[in-house]
Amino acid sequence: MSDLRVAVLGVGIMGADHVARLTSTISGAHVAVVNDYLTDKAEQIAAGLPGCRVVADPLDAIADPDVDAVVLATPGPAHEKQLLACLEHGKPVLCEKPLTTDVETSLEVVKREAELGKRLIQVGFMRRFDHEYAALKAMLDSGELGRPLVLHCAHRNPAVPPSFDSAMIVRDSLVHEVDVTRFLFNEEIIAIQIITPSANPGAPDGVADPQIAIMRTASGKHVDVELFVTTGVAYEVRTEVVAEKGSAMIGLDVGLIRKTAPGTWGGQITPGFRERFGQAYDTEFQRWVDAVRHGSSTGNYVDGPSAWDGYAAAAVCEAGVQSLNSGKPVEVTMVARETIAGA
Ligand code: ISE
Repeated sequence: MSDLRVAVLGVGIMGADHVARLTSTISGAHVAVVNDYLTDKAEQIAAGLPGCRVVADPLDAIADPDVDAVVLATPGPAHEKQLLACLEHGKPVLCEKPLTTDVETSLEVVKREAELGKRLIQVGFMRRFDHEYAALKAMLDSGELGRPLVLHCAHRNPAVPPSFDSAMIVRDSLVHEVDVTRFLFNEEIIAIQIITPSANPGAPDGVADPQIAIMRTASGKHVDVELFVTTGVAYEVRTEVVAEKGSAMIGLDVGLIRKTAPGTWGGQITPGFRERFGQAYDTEFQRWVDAVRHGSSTGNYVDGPSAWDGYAAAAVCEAGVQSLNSGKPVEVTMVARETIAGA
C-alpha cells in the first residue's frame, strides 16, 4: 500500500510539530503539501522536506489531486470552510480543536458528514491517546472500581499567549476536560457552572484566572475542574475518578525521583502540553494514518474522536461561557444524536 500523501494546513507551532511527526515518527504517510497564511513559513518548512510543495490557497491544497488526506492546524475560525471543503472532496481530515468556533456551524458540519454516509472527520482531542488516560478508561470499563461517581481535575498552564481571555480558558483549555469527561464516562454533559475566585495577581488585567468549572452528566455524575493558566510553574494535568469501590488518579508527574544533598528529593514537571502529550499526539497520528489507509473498505476514515465529539464539546463550552458571564449554572443545549441519521 502506498504512503498517504498529507496536506498540513497551518504550520504554526502545532502544525510544524505535526509535520515533524509525520516525517520522522509516523509510518505510512508523508507530508506532500504545506500551507500557511505566512507563506514564508510554509516555504521554509517545505524546503526541508523532499517532495513537499507549498500550495498558497488552503482550499486548493484540500482539492489537490495529489493530496489524500488533510491535517487542519489552522486557527479555529478557518475550520468550518476548510472542513466543508474536505467533505466536498471526500478527503479524510484530522482537525485540531475546535471543530468550528460555534455550536451551529459545528452541528452543520456533523450533518454534512452524516449525509455522505462516510466518517471523514477526526477531531484532535489527543488526551484520549495518552497512555495514562487510556489506562484509566480501561480500568473504568473493566468495572473494577464499580460505578464512577465523581471526577476531580486540575488543568494548569505555566503561561498562555497574550491573546488569551477569560472565555478562552473555557473554550481552549476546559474543552479538554469536557472531552475527557465524555470519553471516560461515555455520556453527555448536561449542565455547567463556572466560578471565578479571586484572580491571580499575575494574570493579565481582566482575565478571570483561576476558574472552577462544575459539570453534571446525564446520569448525575459530578465533575469539577480547576483551571489555572498563569501559574508560572509548569504544565500540570491531573485527573481523579472517585468510584463506588475506590478511586484512581493520573497525572502525578512521577517520573524520575532524584535524591540529592542536602537531603532534598524531587522530580521534574513537563514544561508544556506538547511535551506532556507528545506520546499521545504520536499515537493519535499513527492510528489516524492507519485508519485512513484502510478506510476505503469500510467508509470509516477515523479512529478517535468524531465530528459529533467536536460538536458536543462546542455545546458544553458555549454553555460554559454563558455561565462565566452570568455566574449561574447553565443547561447545555444539544440536539439528540439519534435525530441525525448516520451521526
Ligand atoms: C492549548 O490550546 C491546548 O490545547 C492544551 O492542551 C491545553 O492544555 C491548553 O490549556 C490550551 O491553551
